[in-house]
This record gives sequence, C-alpha cells and structure tokens, in this order.
Amino acid sequence: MQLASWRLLARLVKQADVVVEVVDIRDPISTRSRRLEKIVEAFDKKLLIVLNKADLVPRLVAEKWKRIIEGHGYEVLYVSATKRLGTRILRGTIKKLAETKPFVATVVGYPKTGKSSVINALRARKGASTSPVPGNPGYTKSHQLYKVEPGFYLIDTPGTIPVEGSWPEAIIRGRAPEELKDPVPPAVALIEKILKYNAKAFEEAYGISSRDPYAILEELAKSRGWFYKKSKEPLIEEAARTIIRDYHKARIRFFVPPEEFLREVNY
Ligand SMILES: Nc1nc2c(ncn2[C@@H]2O[C@H](COP(=O)(O)OP(=O)(O)O)[C@@H](O)[C@H]2O)c(=O)[nH]1
Ligand SMILES: [Mg+2]
Repeated sequence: MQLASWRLLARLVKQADVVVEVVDIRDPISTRSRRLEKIVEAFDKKLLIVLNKADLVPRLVAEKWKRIIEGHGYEVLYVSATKRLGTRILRGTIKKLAETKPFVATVVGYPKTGKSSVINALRARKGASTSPVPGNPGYTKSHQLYKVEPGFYLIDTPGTIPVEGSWPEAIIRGRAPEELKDPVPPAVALIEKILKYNAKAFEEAYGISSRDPYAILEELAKSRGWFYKKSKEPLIEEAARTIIRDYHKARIRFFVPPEEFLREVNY
C-alpha cells in the first residue's frame, strides 16, 4: 500500500465537486480522518460521510452513529457496499450534493474501509462498463476515474490518506499484514480492543475461549500447525497476521458501541 502525501490528497479534494469519506461503521471513531475533513472544509467542498459495512452491526447501532455524526453538522449515510444496502440512496445523495452535471465525486478514506467496494456498488448497473475511464488527464495513474452514468464520475484514491489515527488502527491499516515488521504488538492491541467490545469474538471466530491476547495467538498458531522449525514454539507472528487480516475481512465480529463516542474527548 502506497501512502501519498497530504498535498496530493488536497489536490484530489480540490478537483472534486463532492468528497465521499468512507468510514468503517464497526469503529467510526478510529477510521474517520478529521484532518481530511478539515481539508474538505478549507476548500469549501461538499462532504458526505458514508458509514460502510453496516451489515456487521445491528441496525439500531447504525442509526445511532448516523444521528451522532449528523448532530455535528455532517451529511451521513450508512450502507453495506458488499450487500448492496443503501447504495441507491447513496447514489441519489451524491447527485443531490453535486447539484450540477457533469461532476466528480472523490472517494476517500482509510485503507480497508471499503472505498473500492462502494465504487463497485455504485457502478453495478446493467450495461455499465467495469473498467475505468481511459486516459483521464489531470489524475495520476493510481487515482482512477470511474463512470457511474453520463456526467457522474467517481475517483478512487487507494492508499492516499496517510494513516495517522489511533493505535493500533494507524499501524494495521497503514500496511498489509505481510509487510508488518513485528505484527505481534498491534495484533495484541487489536485483540484487546475487540475483546473489550465482544468478549466472545475469538470463540466465535476460531473456537478459542481464552481471553488473554498472547494465549489467543498461541492457540491459533497451534491449531493451524504453525511452529518455529527449530524451537517448535508456536509461530505467533503468523497468528497475529491472520487476526489482522480476518479483522479487515470481518471474520472477527465486534463493533464499538455509539455510547463510546460520548466518552471521547477532543472530537
Ligand atoms: N461485511 C462487509 N465487508 C465489506 C463491505 N465493504 C467492503 N468490505 C470488505 O472490506 C475489505 C476492504 O474492502 P475494499 O473495498 O478493498 O477497501 P478499500 O481499501 O477502502 O478500497 C474487503 O475484504 C471487502 O470485502 C461491507 O459493506 N460489508
Ligand atoms: Mg481500494
């Protein structure tokens, strides 16, 4: 995953008519970028916050998050890109915010929040071409322009936001699990965070009932047959990478309750 600069992000925001920020509804506090939102405000662009992966939380929780963030003056929707829930309303809301045609909506957000999935869902129509618009001048190769319908364009921005959020999100979203030098500390922090909100998460995902992060890593490594060749100790690094990967893929169930927001300061 390439991390470009804030300057590039600012350029992409400047070129957009609407900015769609994709957030993971399981943890909106850690996956929103306040810094990005400030850039959008500075350029006086329309911002739509999309709480994605709504299929992973109870509807009431999705509603509560929507209301909390709306209460701060933002335009907010919750959707499930992969289950195609709320995507028709999303398409309509982007058009409404753009006001005129043609327009460009730039889709931004932390890695793995579902930006590409949201774009796919918006473009999933009979006869829509699946490839990006070729030769789009003014945009770098990594920032593809997609056509939703005549006059409605979307830009994907893979790896654009420098992830500087809270621990461990900043680490586990900043790089692919394979690229993490030592995946154990962020995995332990992630396990602790998940257990705080769903004590049974690892029992549900792997049948591991332990509540100790290191014991969970060891048991997972043992159950998969991952051991160091020489010492025969469980290969917890591999277990750590697996847990980070499974968290991204939503194989481990948890969400931060909206009430948690009220305990956050400086937000
Ligand atoms: N359950 C669920 N998973 C999703 C949803 N949207 C995306 N994902 C998954 O989240 C992961 C990251 O999605 P992707 O679109 O590649 O994220 P990007 O890095 O922001 O472009 C993938 O494994 C997707 O299948 C959703 O609405 N619900
Ligand atoms: Mg993507």
